[in-house]
Amino acid sequence: MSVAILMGSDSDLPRLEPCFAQLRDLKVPFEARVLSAHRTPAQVVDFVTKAPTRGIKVFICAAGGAAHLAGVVAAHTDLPVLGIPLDNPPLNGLDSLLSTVQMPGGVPVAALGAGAGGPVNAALFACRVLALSDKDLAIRMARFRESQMQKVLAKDAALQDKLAGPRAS
Ligand code: RP5
Repeated sequence: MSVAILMGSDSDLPRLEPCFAQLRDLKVPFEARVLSAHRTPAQVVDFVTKAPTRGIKVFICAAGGAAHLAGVVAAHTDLPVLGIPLDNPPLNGLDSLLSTVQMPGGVPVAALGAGAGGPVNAALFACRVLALSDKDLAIRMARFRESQMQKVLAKDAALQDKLAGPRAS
């Protein structure tokens, strides 16, 4: 079982590194490709239609501007499709957010947030889908959530110490 990550351009790659890192951290295999709904439409369809034979269970599609990649992928598969709207200038992601989220009824795309949280949350959402049928992954995800909580609690404890100031001995 694995995840396919598609990006519309190699200029998108730096913003997807946190997505790759999150999947690696949870030991989830993935493929990543530069494929564009506009510039390589035939190759997108070929990739999407053959992906299930390689064990792909979820697609993550990232694009900026007129972000049609996730929608085109969703039009050619019954697998879950997660769309990451990238915050490119000059409209800083409002264009890609609306392109991703405003799909016509019958062709579902789950839209993530524009900005730094989107790529990480796409990875975590894909893991949650896979964890429905992978108990070991579900355990790793529960550990991830616990560790995230402990990190925040440690930061809160540090803040409380700082606010309390130096203690009299
Ligand atoms: C989109 O157009 C890509 O996802 C990218 O975010 C944007 C610009 O692509 P480049 O002109 O940098 O290749 O399809």
